[in-house]
Amino acid sequence: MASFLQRLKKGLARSRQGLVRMFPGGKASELSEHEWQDIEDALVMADCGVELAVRLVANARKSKGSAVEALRMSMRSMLPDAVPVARPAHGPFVLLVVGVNGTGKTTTIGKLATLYTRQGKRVLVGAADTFRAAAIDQLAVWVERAGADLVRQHPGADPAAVAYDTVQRGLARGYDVVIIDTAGRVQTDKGLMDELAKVRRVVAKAQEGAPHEVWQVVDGGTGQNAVVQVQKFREVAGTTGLIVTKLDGTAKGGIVLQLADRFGLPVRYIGVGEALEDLMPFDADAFVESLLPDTITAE
Ligand SMILES: Nc1nc2c(ncn2[C@@H]2O[C@H](COP(=O)(O)OP(=O)(O)OP(=O)(O)O)[C@@H](O)[C@H]2O)c(=O)[nH]1
Ligand SMILES: [Mg+2]
Repeated sequence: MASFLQRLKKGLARSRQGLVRMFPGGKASELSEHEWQDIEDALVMADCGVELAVRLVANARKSKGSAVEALRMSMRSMLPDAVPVARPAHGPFVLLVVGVNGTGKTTTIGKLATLYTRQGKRVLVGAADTFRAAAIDQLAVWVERAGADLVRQHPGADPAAVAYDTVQRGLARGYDVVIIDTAGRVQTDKGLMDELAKVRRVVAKAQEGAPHEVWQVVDGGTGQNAVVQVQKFREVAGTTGLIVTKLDGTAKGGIVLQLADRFGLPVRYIGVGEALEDLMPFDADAFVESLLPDTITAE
């Protein structure tokens, strides 16, 4: 069985390749002006964003010694330290999951529900994406596989009503965890963003202190648009954490650094594939290590 770090490196392989290439042969040596410029360009290509790429390199260049190590420390310093997930004083932990269409919300909820039930927790999931019958069925399959329970209504039902019912039932029946799936929506769609704000409001009415966390699922391959997505969802839904998926399919893993740096939001999980174990808990040290050449053993 591959170690956590091995699996992470494999999942981030495409992003890693772009950066590893910048350190040919002697990774511990001093770099020239031109080489640092190339590294800055590689960071921009990896979707760190221009402003952050410049800052990362300027920071790294202040340290003496190995360039890889200097860049690793510079990247690590942009990621917030781990903060514990919010816990309720009473009743279930209520998690609202939001994001743009197709980013991986429903599959991620399926995986999270599985992780929680495996920890012995009783999990209730609400199908507040009521637009398509297929969306409800997709969630139902995941929830059954996870050994969790589902609250669903007919397609076209009011998403806020489903969310309210789910939280109330979770509280009344003593569940440990309640997770609400929501429909994907583009952040510029005022009507759907208002609807999301309403879902959040009714969840807060159904249980004091809820939602304890609001996690936005972002597609890691989205590019710079991810920044406005997170900005707008945070404004409307009060995002408290991020899950960045599909990092296996992209060389743009630097987006994780850019989002964490810009918004100071904890990254809770990253998705590096479609299987259950491909939803990996985010570890800042391991993430940064996985993006850069290995200084200990030759590659
Ligand atoms: N390669 C890869 N695929 C992923 C990852 N996470 C999710 N997917 C795939 O992305 C696709 C969309 O996932 P969904 O969970 O349906 O996305 P969603 O956000 O619920 O979509 P809507 O409800 O339509 O907004 C599915 O085929 C998932 O298997 C990942 O980390 N890597
Ligand atoms: Mg979905």
